[in-house]
Amino acid sequence: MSLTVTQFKKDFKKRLHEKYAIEVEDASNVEWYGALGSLVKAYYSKSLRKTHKQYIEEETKQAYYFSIEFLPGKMLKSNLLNLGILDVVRDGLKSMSIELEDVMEAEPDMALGNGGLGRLASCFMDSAASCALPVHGNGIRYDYGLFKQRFVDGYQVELPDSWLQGGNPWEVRRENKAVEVRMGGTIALVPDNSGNLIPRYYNAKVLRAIPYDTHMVGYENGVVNNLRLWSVEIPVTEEGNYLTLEERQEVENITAVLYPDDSNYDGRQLRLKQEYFFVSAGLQSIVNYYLRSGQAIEELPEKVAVHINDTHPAMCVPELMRILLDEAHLSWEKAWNITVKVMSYTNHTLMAEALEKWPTQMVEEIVPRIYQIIQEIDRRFVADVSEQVGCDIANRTRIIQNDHVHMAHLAIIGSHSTNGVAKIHSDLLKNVVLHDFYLLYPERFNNKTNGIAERRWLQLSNEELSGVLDETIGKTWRKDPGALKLLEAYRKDKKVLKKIAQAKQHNKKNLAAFIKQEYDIEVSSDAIFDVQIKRLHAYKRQLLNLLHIVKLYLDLKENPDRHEQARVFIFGAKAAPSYDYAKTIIKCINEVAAMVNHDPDIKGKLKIAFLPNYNVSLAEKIIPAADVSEQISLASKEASGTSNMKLMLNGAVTLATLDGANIEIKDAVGEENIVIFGLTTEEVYQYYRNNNYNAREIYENDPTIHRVLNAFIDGTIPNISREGQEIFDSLVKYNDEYFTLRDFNDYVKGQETIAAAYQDTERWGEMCLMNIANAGRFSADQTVERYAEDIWHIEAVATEE
Ligand code: BZD
Repeated sequence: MSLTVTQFKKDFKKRLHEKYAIEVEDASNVEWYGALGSLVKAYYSKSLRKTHKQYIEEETKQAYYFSIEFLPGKMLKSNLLNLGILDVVRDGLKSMSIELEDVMEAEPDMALGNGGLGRLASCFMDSAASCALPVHGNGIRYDYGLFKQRFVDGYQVELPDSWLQGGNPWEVRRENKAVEVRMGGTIALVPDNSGNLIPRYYNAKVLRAIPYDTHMVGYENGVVNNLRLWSVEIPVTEEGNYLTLEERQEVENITAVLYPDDSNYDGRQLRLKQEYFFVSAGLQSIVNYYLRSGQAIEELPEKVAVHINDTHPAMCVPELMRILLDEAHLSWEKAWNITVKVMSYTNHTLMAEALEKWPTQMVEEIVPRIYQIIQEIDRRFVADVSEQVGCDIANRTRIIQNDHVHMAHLAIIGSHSTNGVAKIHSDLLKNVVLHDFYLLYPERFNNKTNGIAERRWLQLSNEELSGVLDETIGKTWRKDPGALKLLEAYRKDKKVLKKIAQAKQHNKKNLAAFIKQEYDIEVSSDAIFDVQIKRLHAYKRQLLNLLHIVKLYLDLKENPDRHEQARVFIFGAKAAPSYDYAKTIIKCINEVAAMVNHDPDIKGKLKIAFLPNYNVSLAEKIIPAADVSEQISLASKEASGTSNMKLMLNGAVTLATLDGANIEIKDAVGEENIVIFGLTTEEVYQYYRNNNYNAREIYENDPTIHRVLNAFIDGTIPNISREGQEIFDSLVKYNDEYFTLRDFNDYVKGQETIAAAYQDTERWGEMCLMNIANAGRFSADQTVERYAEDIWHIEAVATEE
C-alpha cells in the first residue's frame, strides 16, 4: 500500500486520541502499540474484504490448515513489512521521537504452540498469503499460551503466559459465526419420516464455539487470508442448560491452556475435548460457508481441502462424515468418497511415544457419535483389506486395536495424501514405520520437505545482512528467495565476504550486549557463537553438546595456556514441565555454565549462555548472530528440523548428523560447507537389529569419555549430586538410549574442524556465503506451493500489486 510519513503521523495521532484519549508524548509504549496495531489492521482491512470477495466471486477452491498449534510470535513488524510500510512507519514514529523497536517491545509473543510443528504452521500461513494462495488456518485460541520459562537455582520454573491480558489488536471476534459443538451424553439412532436413521442426542453438553479471526497479510500483494481460532463459551439460550460452577469451569477449561508437551502422547480427557472442539467448530463453519455459496454438497472436494497437521485434528475424518451423513443425509459411500478427497495429513514424528492412541472408552464417552462413525470406518476397512490382501495386514493397520483408537491410522485411511516433512523422514515412513499402509496405498505417500518464512527469518530479523544482500545481488531475493543463489558468484569476492562478516559482527555485538544486560554474562563477539536452540529432548542431544563443553573445560583446566579458539555456547530450550530427564539436563547445563563462566583459569575462552524462555522473539535475536548451528539429533529421530534452515539462511555453518533436513542442507551447500558427523540411520538401525550397543564398554575403555562422565558424579561440577548421577546412569547404567557416547568422539572431531575453519577467515566467509546462497530452496513459499499443487489442488489468485 502507499502511505506517506505525513499521512501516517496524522492517522497515528488520531488513533491515540480516539482509543486512549492521550497525546503521543504522554502515551506509554503499550498505548503506542495498541494504537499502531489497530491502525495497521485498519490499513489492511480493505485488502481483507477484497480478498474475501474475490474468493467468493471466483468460487476459488480454498484450503484449511487444521492445527492444534500456531506459533506466530509478534506480528507488528511482519505486518508492516508485508504491507510495504515498514520504513514509512519507522520514520514517522522517529519524527515523533518514538523508536519502532520500543513499540515492538510492548507486543507479547503469540505463543500458541510448543515448537517446530506450531511454528511451521505459522510459516505456512505467512507464505500462503504471500504466494496468493487461498489457505486459512483453523485452531484454538488458548487463553494461556506456552508457559514462560525462568531459571531458579539452575532449575526450570514455569510461569503462565497470559498473553491476552493487555488486549490483542490483531484479532476480531466474530459473534455471528459462532457454532455449537456437542460432547458427552449418549446417542440413539432413530428413523426419520423417510426412514433414514438419524442420531438423537441424550444429555449431550452443548458448547458454544466463538471464532476469533487474525489476518494473515501477504507480502506486498494485497492478499489477506484468515487464521480462525476458536474459543469456548457456555451457551446462554438453551433452556435447562444451567451448569453448576464446576461444570462451567470444566467447559471453560477446554480452551484455557495449551498442552506444553511436544513429544509425548498424553492421553488426558481435556486434550481429546480440545481436539474435537476445534475440529468440529472449524468443519461446521467451513461447510456453512460453502453451502451459503449455493453449491451442492457433493461438489465439496472441488472447493474445499482440509489439512490435518499431525494427528491432533484427525477427528476431521469422522466429523466430516458426521456432517455429511447426519446433516446432509448422504449415503455412507458418497460421504466417504468426499471425505477422503477433502482430507490430507502430515506426519511429524517417527517416535513411538508421540503417536496418539485414545482408549475407546474415553472416545465413546466424550464424542459418542464420532466413536460410532470411527467404528464403522474401521469395520469397513477391515472387511475390505482382509478380502483384498489378508487379515494380517488388516489387523496391523486397522484403526481400533487393543481397545484404543489409533489416530495416525484414522488420518491415513481417511485422507488421499500422507506426507512426511523431509526426504529421509518420508522414506522411513514408507519403508519402515508405515510400511503396511504404503503397501495398501502407495499413491497416497509423498514428501514435502519443511520450509521457513524467509521474510521473517532474514528480512525482519537480520536487517544488517539484508542490506548487504541488496547491495550485492539487488532486491529480487526479497520476493523470490531462489534469487539468493546469485550470491554464489561472490564466493571468492573478498569485499563481499568482508561485508557479510561485518554484518555478522554487528549482530553478534548486539546479542552480546543483550546477554550482558539481561543475564550479566560477558561474552566476546570475537568468539565463535555456537548455537543450539530447540525444545529440550533426549533425542536432540543437548547432552552431547554439554559433554563436549565439559571436555573443553577439563582440557583447559589441565593446560590453561593451551591455544584454544574462544567459544560461546548459546542454548535456548524449554522442557515439558513433566519431562524430568529434560529438566535434569537443563539443571546440568546451568551448573556447568556457572562453573565455567566464573573460572579465572579459563580466561574467557569458554562461555555458556543458556538464555531462558526461548521463543520466537528470542530466536529472532539469536539466529542472526550465530556462527555455528548445532543439529546433532541421533540419526533417524528428528523428522526434519527447521532451526537448521533459519540458521543457514543467516550464514551459520551447520554441525550436523545425517538426520532430517540436515541431509538436504548438505546436498544444497555441498560437503565442504557443512560439518557432518556421527552414525547414519542405517547404522542406528543396525544396532537395533543386532541389539549390540554397549555404552558401559565405551565408558570403560575410552579415557576421555571416562573423565568427562566422572565429572558429573565426582563433585567436579558443583550442585548436581542428584542430577549428575541421573545423567551418568542414563548413559552408563541404562545404555545411553540415543547413542551419545558412540557419537561423542566424532562430534569432538567435528568441533575441531569447525574451530580450524573459523580461524581461516576467508574459508569461513565462503562457507557462510554458500549457506546463505543456498537457503532459498528451504523457503516455505516453495513448500506451500508444492502442497497447493500436489495435495490441495488449489491455485493462486490474481493480484494487482
Ligand atoms: O515438527 C516437529 C519435529 O520434531 C521436527 O523435526 C519438525 O521439523 C517439526 C515441523 O515439521 N514436531 C513438533 O514440533 N511436535 C510438536 O510440537 C508436538 C506438539 C504437540 C504434540 C506432539 C508434538
